[in-house]
Amino acid sequence: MRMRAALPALAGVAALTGTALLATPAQAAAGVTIYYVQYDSPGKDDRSNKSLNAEWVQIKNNGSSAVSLKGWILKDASNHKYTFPNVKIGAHKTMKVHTGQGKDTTSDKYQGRKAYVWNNTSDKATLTKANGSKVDTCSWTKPGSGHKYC
Ligand SMILES: [Ca+2]
Repeated sequence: MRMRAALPALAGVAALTGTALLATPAQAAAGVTIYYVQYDSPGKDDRSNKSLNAEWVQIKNNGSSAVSLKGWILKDASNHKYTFPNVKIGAHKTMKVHTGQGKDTTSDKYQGRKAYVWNNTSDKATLTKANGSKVDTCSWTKPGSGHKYC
């Protein structure tokens, strides 16, 4: 008696494997976001450069690759703008934008202002790309602790 060839029953399995793709978690904020704002400089607002630089906005790149910030704009509710120079923010890195004057580094940028820009009482930080498309916003409505995780 002759053995039968193996049945071609497994052919149907291939059709099922395509459904196993994982969905991307909706809560994972992609790309660059406004991470933290120190809108009330600690201590007395004496307009010293040290005090001005203790007021800052921190952005974060949540992505797995560097992002060019060339021409991106960070602005307040009164449309005071800071334009990023030709720099990149590395993957999973943060960057602070200080209000006062200073020498830019990889992690710290300076708007070069001689006055505070982020209102202690209420304000809104908006980050846009060079073409004006909105990247993220962060707003606050009372002095509170003087800072906010966005
Ligand atoms: Ca302030």
